[in-house]
Amino acid sequence: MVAEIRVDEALVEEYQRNGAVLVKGVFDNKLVEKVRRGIDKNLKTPSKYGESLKARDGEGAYFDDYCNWQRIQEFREYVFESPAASLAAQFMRSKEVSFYHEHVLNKEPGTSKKTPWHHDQAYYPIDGHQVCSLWMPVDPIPKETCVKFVAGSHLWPKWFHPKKFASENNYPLRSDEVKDGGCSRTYHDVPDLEIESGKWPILQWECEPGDVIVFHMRSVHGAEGNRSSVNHRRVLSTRWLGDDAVLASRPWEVSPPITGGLQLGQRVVCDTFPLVYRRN
Ligand SMILES: O=C(O)CCC(=O)C(=O)O
Repeated sequence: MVAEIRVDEALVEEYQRNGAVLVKGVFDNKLVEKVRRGIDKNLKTPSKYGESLKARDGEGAYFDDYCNWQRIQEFREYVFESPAASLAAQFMRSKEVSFYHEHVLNKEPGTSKKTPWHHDQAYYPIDGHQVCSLWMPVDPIPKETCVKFVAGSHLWPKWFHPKKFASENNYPLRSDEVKDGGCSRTYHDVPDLEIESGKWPILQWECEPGDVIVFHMRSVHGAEGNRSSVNHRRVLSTRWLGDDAVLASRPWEVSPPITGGLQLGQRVVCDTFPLVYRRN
C-alpha cells in the first residue's frame, strides 16, 4: 500500500507557479538505499532501451534507461509502497494517480555529456496538465550538476520538438505524419540560445539523497555533465499522471514507444500504466 505523506501547501503553490520545486528530506535512508540498489541492478543489466552516451572517447558515460519497473523489484516497491504517488497527487492536485514509467539516469565521474534543454511531455503520447515527474537523486548533487529548470515554462503556450539526447537533433517526423501534413499542434525548436543568454530565471538546487524535485512534464529543463572525478550522479526519475491525462498522438515515434493498448483520448490507466493512488 502507498505510504501517505502531507505536503506543505506553500510548496504546492510554488510547483504550480514555477513548474518545479525542491522538496527536502521526504524519503528516508532505507528507501534511498532500496532505490540505489535498484539503479545499480539496472546499470548492470540494461534493457533494450538503455544507452551510454559520451561526448568524447575515454571519458565518463551518461547512461539512461527506462521502463524496467516490472523486472526490478526495488522500483516496484518504490512505485507501489513509497510516499511518491501521494506526493505526486498533492502536487498535481489530482484525486487519482497512475504510474507512467521510471527513468534511470547516471552520469559517471568525468562525464561532459549534457542533458539538452527539452520538455518531456512532447516525447510522450500524453495530453493534460496533471502530469509530473519526481527526480530523486541517490547521490549528493552539487548545484552546478543538478537538473535546472526555466521557471514558469510549463505554462508557456508553446510546445517543443523532442530531441535525441545522443545527437541533440529534433526527433524525425513519422513518414505517415509527413504525408498527412503532421498533427494539429505546432511544435517549436527549444529556444536554447535565449535560455542560455539568461532571458528567463533558472531554478537549480543542491540536493541530498532523500530530497526530490517535483516538476511538470512541460517544464523546460536541462543539465550539465558531471565534472566530479569520483562521484556518480545516479537519479531515478519517475513519471506520474493525474485525472486529466489522456492518450494523445504525436507526429514522431513516442518515447517510450508504448501506449498500453489505449485509444486516443482515453484516460491513461491500464495494466501498463497502473492506477497507484486514489485520494480518500
Ligand atoms: O538528470 C538529468 O540530467 C535529466 C533528467 C531529465 O531530463 C528528466 O528526468 O526528465
